[in-house]
Amino acid sequence: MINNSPSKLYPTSLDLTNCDKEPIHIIGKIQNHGVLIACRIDDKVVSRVSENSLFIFDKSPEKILESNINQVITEDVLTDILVQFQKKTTAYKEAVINNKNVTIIAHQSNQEYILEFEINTITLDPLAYQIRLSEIVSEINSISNLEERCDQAALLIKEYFEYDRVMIYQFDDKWNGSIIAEQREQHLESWLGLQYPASDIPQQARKLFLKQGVRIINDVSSKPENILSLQKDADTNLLDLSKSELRAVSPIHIEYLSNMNVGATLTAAIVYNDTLWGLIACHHYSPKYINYYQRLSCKFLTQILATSIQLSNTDTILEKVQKSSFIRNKLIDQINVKKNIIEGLSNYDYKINDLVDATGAVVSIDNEMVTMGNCPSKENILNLIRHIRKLTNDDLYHTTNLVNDYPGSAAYKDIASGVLCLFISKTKDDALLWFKPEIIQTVHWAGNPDKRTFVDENQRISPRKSFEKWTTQQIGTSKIWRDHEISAAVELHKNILNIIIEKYEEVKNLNDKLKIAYDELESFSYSVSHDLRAPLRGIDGFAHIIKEEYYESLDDFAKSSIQTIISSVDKMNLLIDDILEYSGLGRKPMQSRTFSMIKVIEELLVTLQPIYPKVKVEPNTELPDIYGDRSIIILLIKNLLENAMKYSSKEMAPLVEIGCKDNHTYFVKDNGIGFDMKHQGKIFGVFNRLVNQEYKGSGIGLAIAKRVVEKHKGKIWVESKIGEGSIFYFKLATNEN
Ligand code: BLA
Repeated sequence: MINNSPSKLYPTSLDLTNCDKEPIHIIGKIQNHGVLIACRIDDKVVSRVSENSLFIFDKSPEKILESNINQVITEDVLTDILVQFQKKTTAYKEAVINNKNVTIIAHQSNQEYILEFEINTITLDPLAYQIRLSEIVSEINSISNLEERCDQAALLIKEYFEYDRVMIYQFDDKWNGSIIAEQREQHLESWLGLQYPASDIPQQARKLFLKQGVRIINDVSSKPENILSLQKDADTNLLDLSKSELRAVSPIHIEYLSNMNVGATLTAAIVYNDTLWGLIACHHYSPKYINYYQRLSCKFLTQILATSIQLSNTDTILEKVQKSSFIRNKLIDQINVKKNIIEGLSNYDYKINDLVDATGAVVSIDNEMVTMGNCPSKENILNLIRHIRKLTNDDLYHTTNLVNDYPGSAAYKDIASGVLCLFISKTKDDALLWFKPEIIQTVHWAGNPDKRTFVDENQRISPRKSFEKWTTQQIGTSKIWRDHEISAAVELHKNILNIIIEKYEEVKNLNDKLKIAYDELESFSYSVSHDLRAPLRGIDGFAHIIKEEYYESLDDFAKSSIQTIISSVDKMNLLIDDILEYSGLGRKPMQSRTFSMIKVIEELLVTLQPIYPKVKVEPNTELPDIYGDRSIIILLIKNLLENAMKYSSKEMAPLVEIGCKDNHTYFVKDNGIGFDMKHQGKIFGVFNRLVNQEYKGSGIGLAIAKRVVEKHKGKIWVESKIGEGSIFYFKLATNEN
C-alpha cells in the first residue's frame, strides 16, 4: 500500500507563534526540478520516491517503489556511488537516464540512501570554468578592506551566476541582519544598508542552513512534490531531508519571497568560527536554476570569502591583543614599582582605560575610587557597582545596554550605556569598570520590524507584505564589547588578584614576625623587671641601714643623697609593678564572668581613698554589672580611678563620678587639671606623661587600661579640657547586647 497521507509530525497550521518550531527538515516534499528516490541500505529496495518520477524516468512512482534500486540506475553507477561513500558522505555521478543527461547526488540518511536526480542542462567547458574560478578567488583575495572585498565578491557572484540581485548579508549578535554589500540590475532599487529582523530566518532554518551551506529555490511559485513511501509508518517515520538538495521550502518562506515578488533564490552560508557570520543571498525575479556543479562553486567561493573575512579579522584582532597585552604588562609593572594598585592603574604613563576600547574607566579599592576619562559621578558609580552585584554572582559582568538592566542609569546613558565590570572582592565595593558611551544608531529596516507579520483575510498570521523602508533609532546602546577586550580585562583582573594575594601574604608574614618580636619583648621586659627587684631590694636595704645607723655621721650632701636613693627606689618599684602588670596582661588567658562594678570600686577605694583623702568619689549606685575577666578589669578601673583622683586631688572640691550610659558605656569623670585634646592620641601610649613631676606615676597606667579594654575587644576614649577635668569612657564588646 502506498502511503501518501499528510504527516502527523508536521503542523498543519503555521504562523509566527510556532514558526521557529516548524520541522523543515522533515517537510516530506521536494522542489520539482528533480526527482528523489530513497532505497534501504541493507537490501537496496526502493523505499520512497517523489511523485514526479516521470520528470526523469519512464516509470510511474508506483512502479519504482518496491523495485530494486538497480532497476532504476545501472549496476556500475551504483558501484561508483558506493565506492565514493567509502571516502565521503556525499557522492555525485553523471548518468544518462531515459536519454537525459542527469546528475545523481547521493547521501545517507539513517537506514536509507537518498538519491537525487537533476537534469543537467548546461554543459560547461571544465577548463575554462576552472580558470575563471581561480581568477575569481585571486580577485577576492587581492583586496584587503572588508567592505570592498564583500562588494567585489557580490559583483563576481552576480557576473558568474547571473542573478538579478546579489546581497551580502551580515548577522548581528541578536541575529538581525543587514545588507552590507549589493550588486543589482539597474532597474532595481537598492536595499544596501537595510536591516532585517531575526525572525525572518528562524533559528532552526539557520541551523539547517549551516549544515547545508548552499541552497537554491528554483521556482517560488512551483508546486512541491510529495514523497511517496511504502512504509506503513511513513507518516511518523519521515525522511530526514537535512542534507537534501531538493528539499521543499517552508510555505512561510515561500509566502515571504512571493511578498517580495522574488521568483528564485540562491543562498550561501558564510560560516566563521563554526557560526553563521552572514549569507550571500541572491534573488531572481523569475524562475532560475543553477546546476549542482555551479552550486559547488558557489559553496567554494563563499568559503574563500569566509576565510578571507576571518583572516582580515584575525589580523586586526591579533594586533589589538598584542597591544592590550603590552599595556597590561606595563600596568602591572607600574603597580609593582609604586606598590599601590590604584596609583599603578591610574596615575602613570599607561592607564586602564587604554587597555580596551573605552571612553572611561574606574578603579575602586578599599573605599578609594579613581575615575579616568568620561565617567558618571562617583556616587552613581558606587550605586551602579552595588546594583551589578545584585544582578550576578560572577566576578564578570558586561552589557551594551545598561538601561535595560538598570533603568536608574538612564541619566548618564550618554556616558555609560556599555559597561564592563570585574569585581575584585566578593564582599566589598572593590571593582574595575570600563564605560562605552551611547551610540544613537539609525536603523533602516526593510519594513516595520514591529509588524513582522500581518493577519490575512483568513485570520492567519503570515509574513509581512510591506518591505518599505522603515527607520528607527536605537537608543541606550553602546558599541559591543569584543571578545579580546573582555579577555584583556579578565587577564588584568587575574593579575591584580594575584598581587593582592601576594600583598596579603606579605603583610601577614610581617604581622607574624611583629607578633613574635612583641612577645619576645614582653617576656624580656617581664623578666628584666622581675630580676631588677632583688638588686633594688639590696639598694633599698642598704640605703635604709645607712639612714638608720650612720645618718648623724653623714654630711649634708650625703644625707640628701640617701634620701634621693630611697625615693628613687620607691619610684622604681612602682614602675616595676606597672611594667609587670602591663606585660603580664599579654600572658594571661582570659577568664570571663559577670561581676559587680560597685564592689570593684569599693574594694579599690579601700586603698586609694587614704592616699587622696580630699577627693570625693561618687559611683552611681545603679552601676550595672559588667562581664569580663575580673582580675584585669580591676586594673582598668584602678588606673582610671587613680588617675582621676590624682589629677583632681589639688582642686578645691575634688570630685570623681563613675557612671554608665547607653548600652554599657562606663565612664570615670573628674574635675581635675584636664589636658589639651590634641594629645589624645598619645595619652594611651606607654611612658607618655603629659604632666610634670608634681604628680607621681609611671606613665604606664593608661596603657594598661587600654590593653585591658582591647583584650575585651572594646573601645576606650577620652574627652577633656585643660582646667576643667576629663571623662574617660570605655565599652567592652563582651557587654554589647
Ligand atoms: C528561511 N529566510 C529564510 C532564508 C533566508 C531568509 C535567506 C533561507 C533561505 C533558504 O534556505 O533558501 C530571509 N532572505 C531572507 C532575508 C532576505 C532574504 C531577510 O533574501 C533579505 C534580503 N520567515 C519570515 C517569518 C518566518 C519565516 C516571519 O519572514 C516565520 C514565522 C520563516 N524563513 C522562515 C523559514 C525558513 C526561512 C521557516 C526556512 C525555509 C526552508 O529552508 O524551508
